[in-house]
Amino acid sequence: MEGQNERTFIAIKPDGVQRGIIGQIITRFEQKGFKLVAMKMLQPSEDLLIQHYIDLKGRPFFPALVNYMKSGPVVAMVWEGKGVVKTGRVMLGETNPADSKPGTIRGDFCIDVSKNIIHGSDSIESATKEISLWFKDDELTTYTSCAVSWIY
Ligand code: DAT
Ligand code: MG
Repeated sequence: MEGQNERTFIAIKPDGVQRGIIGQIITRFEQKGFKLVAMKMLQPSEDLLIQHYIDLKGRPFFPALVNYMKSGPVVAMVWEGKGVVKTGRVMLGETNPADSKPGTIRGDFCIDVSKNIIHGSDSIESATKEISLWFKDDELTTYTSCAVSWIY
């Protein structure tokens, strides 16, 4: 989906939950003007994580990545808005927090690539795949934000 209905999958990883920064992360997406259309807290299974990170299966850090991601609850979300996939990635910062500028989520809240607190889809195609992997259709809401005419 593109235009104002474009959607991305964002997840606050177990370290983001444990460190008590769920609210601050959600605030950044809200204050930008993006619309939250789905959210749930869950401790993901190994199967789900292997599917989610299937493109990285051959990488040396893959087993550690899966263990970290299943080590506690995560907050899975779908955010909607014009350019949300690309802008969401800009808001996250680089994969390695050391390369992430201040003002980005990873630049402001974390240090190490293996504990980088948040996931965001890297393309519209991945977003579609990830949203259907993490959410059932009836978990995705459809509503008009009262702010929409002041944002667009
Ligand atoms: P991103 O999460 O920015 O999309 P990615 O898809 O390349 O990055 O990798 C997924 C996650 O895997 C990343 O958030 C953290 C971990 N990871 C990536 N490269 C790593 C590395 N060199 N060492 C340890 N963990 C790494
Ligand atoms: Mg990625």
